[in-house]
Amino acid sequence: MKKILLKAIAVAGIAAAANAYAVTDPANDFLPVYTGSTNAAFDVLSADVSYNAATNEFVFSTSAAGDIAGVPGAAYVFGLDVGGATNRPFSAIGLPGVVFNSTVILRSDGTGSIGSNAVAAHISGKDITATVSAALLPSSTGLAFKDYTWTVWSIDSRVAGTGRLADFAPDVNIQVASVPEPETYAMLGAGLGLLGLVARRRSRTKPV
Ligand SMILES: [Ca+2]
Ligand SMILES: [Ca+2]
Repeated sequence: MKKILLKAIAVAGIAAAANAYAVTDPANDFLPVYTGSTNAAFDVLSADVSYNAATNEFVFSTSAAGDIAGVPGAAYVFGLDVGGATNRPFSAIGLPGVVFNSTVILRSDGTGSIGSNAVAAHISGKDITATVSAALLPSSTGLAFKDYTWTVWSIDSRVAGTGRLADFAPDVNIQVASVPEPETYAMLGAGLGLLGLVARRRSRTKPV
């Protein structure tokens, strides 16, 4: 019985891990305006932005179709709407839902930036992530960090103008994910409760 429960909890854990990325994006969907490299590192397959209230940090993640490290020109721009006036510069290329007033840029050389602040990008195979203090992304309107919205797009930074825009994920802003999510706590609580029940039953049925 305990074994089955442990298995169920493990499966639930795996399911939660599989949902680590809020966004999945099609393969081979470079924008028609894109004139940069077609290396698979420019093709975004999944992306996520989460906010952890316990640590007051954001985690930015993108996964591409190919290895990222050292790919010339490859960079990933997270556009965030942190409240207040926004830019919608991509309406002309059919992406009016991309709205932002702050950006976080992660590059294939492991560097990154938020405005004039440098941040470290961690690259592992096809994944690039950065964990940054929320203090680097203040809101001018008092919008809560968890209510920020975002999209990410890959660029070939060697190309000027809209020709550098490779792939958006998603095409319309979505809200930052809060971690750990309330469901995770609920699942963990239920699992621990069941284990406790089994332990109590076992101790009752044990021969004295
Ligand atoms: Ca893609
Ligand atoms: Ca896309």
